[in-house]
Amino acid sequence: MSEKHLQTGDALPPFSGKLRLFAMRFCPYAERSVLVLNAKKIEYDLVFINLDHKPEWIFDFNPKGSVPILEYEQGKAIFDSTIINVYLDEKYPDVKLQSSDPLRRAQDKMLVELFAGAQSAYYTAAFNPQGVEPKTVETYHKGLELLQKELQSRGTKFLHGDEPGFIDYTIWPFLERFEALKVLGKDEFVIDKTKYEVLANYMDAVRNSPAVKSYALAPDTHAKFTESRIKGDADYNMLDSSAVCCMRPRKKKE
Ligand SMILES: N[C@@H](CCC(=O)N[C@@H](CS)C(=O)NCC(=O)O)C(=O)O
Repeated sequence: MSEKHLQTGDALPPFSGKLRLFAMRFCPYAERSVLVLNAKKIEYDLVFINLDHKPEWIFDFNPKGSVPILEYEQGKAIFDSTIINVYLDEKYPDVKLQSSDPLRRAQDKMLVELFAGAQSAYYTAAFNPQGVEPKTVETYHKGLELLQKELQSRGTKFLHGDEPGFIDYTIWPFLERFEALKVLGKDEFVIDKTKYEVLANYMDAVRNSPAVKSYALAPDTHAKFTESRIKGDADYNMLDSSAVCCMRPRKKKE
């Protein structure tokens, strides 16, 4: 997988026949779909997009130009993380990630809905720190408390059950980024391990689950990208090893 983000003027790579996900390496919504594809062990190609200088062809797949986008057949695509993930779960049912109980599915949706406040608070704290008000911090912690309470009342290792599922892959990408707020010096947003013991243990379990482990990034990495974005020069390709020139000394002839 190349970590290089394609930009305006770059050609659309040829379609290999596998599913293809258009994403951005630091996008939490795109991560939701990556995790579902990984958990289902579906083979797919991943193409990263520079969202500040989008390739022209991205609008052929999604008129809004946002990621994630799933190209399910050559030239045919669906977009939006929830739409993509529900589609994947129904189309590839071998590993089922949503509960079979309609009530539990409704409860999971409500949890995502209620957690959205904490997500917006995170965006304010990370990208618009001057906009942080006491209410922002309060909303953020309400979201964390809600998750912790839900974990306690469900009494399972993951929100989904003994294994992570749809609901965990939907919420995790934000928890992963919340941890970058500590690195960015936003002390009111730190997830205190004493206050949030159950949540912290849950986060460790999700972080170490196979679908997540292979894609999650460290808080420092998220913080570095966030800082570049705040400066107005988002460093999309900061993880692209091909961008670093690697001159190896030639082997001496024996
Ligand atoms: N509701 C969408 C949100 C996707 C979204 O906001 N993606 C961002 C990147 S994290 C994006 O593509 N922004 C660029 C743009 O909207 O032009 C989803 O769940 O997929």
